[in-house]
Amino acid sequence: MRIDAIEVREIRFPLRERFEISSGYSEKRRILLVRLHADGETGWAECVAGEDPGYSYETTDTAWHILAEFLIPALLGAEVTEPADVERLLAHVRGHPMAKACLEMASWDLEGRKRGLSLAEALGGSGEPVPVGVSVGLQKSDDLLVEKVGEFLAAGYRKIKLKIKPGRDVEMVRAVRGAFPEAPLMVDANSAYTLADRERLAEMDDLDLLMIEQPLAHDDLHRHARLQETLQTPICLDESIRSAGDAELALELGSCRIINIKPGRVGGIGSSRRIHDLCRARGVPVWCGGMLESGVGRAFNIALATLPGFTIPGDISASRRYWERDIVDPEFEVFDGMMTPPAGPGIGVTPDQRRIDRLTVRVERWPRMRA
Ligand code: NPG
Repeated sequence: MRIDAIEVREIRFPLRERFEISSGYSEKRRILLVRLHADGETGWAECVAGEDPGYSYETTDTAWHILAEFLIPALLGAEVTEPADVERLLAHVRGHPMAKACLEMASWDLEGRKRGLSLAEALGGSGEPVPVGVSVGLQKSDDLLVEKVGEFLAAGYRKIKLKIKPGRDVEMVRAVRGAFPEAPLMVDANSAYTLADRERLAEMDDLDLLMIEQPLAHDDLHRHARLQETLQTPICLDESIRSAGDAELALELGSCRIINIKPGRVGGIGSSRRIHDLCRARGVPVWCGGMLESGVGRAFNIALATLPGFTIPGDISASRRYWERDIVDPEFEVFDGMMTPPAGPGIGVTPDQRRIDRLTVRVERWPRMRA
């Protein structure tokens, strides 16, 4: 198929509640939605880059720039027979996996729709409901956090991730563990610690945590390996893993025992599957992370999480956890901690065009119209 038109738009999408992590907070997402057109069919995807460069160097604005100036010109008019062709066409651009991922992912939606296959089927996943978890941002007090965790456990979520940072860690997590002795808990530091904090981090070993996610710097596999040697609790890497190559190196070095795969962070679905396959061959569990995606991005995450190596519940929560009203129909729901991947072709949910238009603040289409 020939990619004959591409659209990028930015929507401003307010979260139902502020989401705070160690490096900052998010209240209103600035999400890029892309649409690829080929042979009369459309494929949708979303870019997970954030408003600021606290999680990654990529932001909504750098992604727009890289898409408009470099990636879209390389893809527009190209003949594409499978999503791997899209990866190849974009490979000359160094880095920027979030900007690249949205084009690659849109090509999976396009292909699924053309072939009449759901994303889960196209990926070789099961299509069965999968257990999911929820990520809880930093709260004003431990009491508030305990209350929130209680609500999510009551809603059936199968894993609870607590955000931590220096000054809001061991005592806070101990309060939650005290209130819920059996709960499947993990913590995520988003790189807020250094190796000098190793004794503090080792105090977490008594709290029966599934894992400690990304304690150290995003670009420091070596010190993660040194930290892992001193901890009983498995380290999970997120920000450090942007490709299958990174994953391989991290496992060789012993930097982690679990990997968080976010398709939007690692360059797309093909790269996610390569990381999954590598980890599965080595018996390393993976799970699907989240980037506060709209329903468009969520559809990819839930389909990916049906692959057999995803043995730990992902950060894939119901639409209602994030938005007053999602931009897809139907919205994503969680029953008894399980989410069902959509069965329809491609992402299997319908973007609500009227609602998307109302949230849009800028849109550009290629080929560009001449003045
Ligand atoms: O449920 O989508 C979700 C949010 C999961 O905690 C979550 N994401 O570091 O993994 C993370 C964190 C994050 C969110 C990071 C937004 C950056 C931006």
